[in-house]
Amino acid sequence: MTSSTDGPLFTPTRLGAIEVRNRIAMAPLTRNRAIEGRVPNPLAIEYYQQRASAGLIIAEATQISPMGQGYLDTPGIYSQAQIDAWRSVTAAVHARGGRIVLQLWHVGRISHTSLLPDGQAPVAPSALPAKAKTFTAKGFEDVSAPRALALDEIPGIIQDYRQAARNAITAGFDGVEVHAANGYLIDQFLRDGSNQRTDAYGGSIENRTRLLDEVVRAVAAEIGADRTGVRLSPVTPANDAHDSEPQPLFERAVERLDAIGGLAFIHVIEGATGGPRDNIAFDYATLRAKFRGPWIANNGYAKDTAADAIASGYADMIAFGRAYIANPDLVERLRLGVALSDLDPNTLYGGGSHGYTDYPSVSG
Ligand code: 8OZ
Repeated sequence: MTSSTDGPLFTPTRLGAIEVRNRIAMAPLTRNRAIEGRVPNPLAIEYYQQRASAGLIIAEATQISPMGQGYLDTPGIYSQAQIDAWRSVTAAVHARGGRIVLQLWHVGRISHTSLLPDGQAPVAPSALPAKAKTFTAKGFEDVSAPRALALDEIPGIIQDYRQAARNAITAGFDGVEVHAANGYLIDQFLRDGSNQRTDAYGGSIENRTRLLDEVVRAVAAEIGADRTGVRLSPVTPANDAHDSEPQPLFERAVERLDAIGGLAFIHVIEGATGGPRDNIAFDYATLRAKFRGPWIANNGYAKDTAADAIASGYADMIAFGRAYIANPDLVERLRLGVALSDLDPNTLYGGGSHGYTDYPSVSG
């Protein structure tokens, strides 16, 4: 064995109840290939199976309800047809010894009336339109103006997360990741740039972190804290996300997640999602120290920086997003030190097998 086959990235560990065989996670990636009924494309079986050597696959953001959708042809986990299709995906990954969790998604205000039932307006903490675009049947369009959720609608949203988590387990997933990042619904509640509520879900940091806490508690009560993870992105500008004081906000968010007890993991996007890591100064070490469970770090890591982050004890896994698109055998390539392939930007969103399941593995 040469030294390149060893190293901290290639050791097993455990995320709550989920045993993983290495420290490399596939980050959730939106690919817009769902078919009629917002059902995962049958090609997703091969796509995820090709990537099953990841220690953990975090499957693409998936709507918890029809109102949670914000882009064309993204999948859901609220209908029987969706559950059945996802079951084929999880079985294929498990047949290769992989582990896979589903990212639970409600987009909130990042949507368009053409994508929502009966052409409804998107829902959000406050009736503040985002300066953001989405992808509809007509191409890239400005998101639609949202309406503010009434206080008595919030229990129904929490129930949708709970049911979606149950559905994910029924579909064979090893757990779920609650998507609280990138300017979508939960993140909109967290930040004062999008939350101007005057009730128990707005105003103070305590109130703005309430929906996150209640959703994650509900999901953990339904499927077990040890199968429940959460994704955060403290300083991303994605989808018009902004807050006047991200450091205390996200420290309190993580403290509250820690207090739930025994969560499988927290997964943090450092810097701008898919962009610079240093767009806004942020103390990730202090954030990490507030959580006593497994930590997944993401954004712009390379083999050496990933290995350092594991070896230092800062992170338990490193998630790779863009690298996983064109490198289905990313684990083997990192292990062997093989050069990584570049992705084709024209086949990221929508389409069929080209740019999806036809990127080759070097290891056969
Ligand atoms: C790219 C395109 C559409 C959605 C995210 C779910 O940023 C997404 C997403 C990414 O979290």
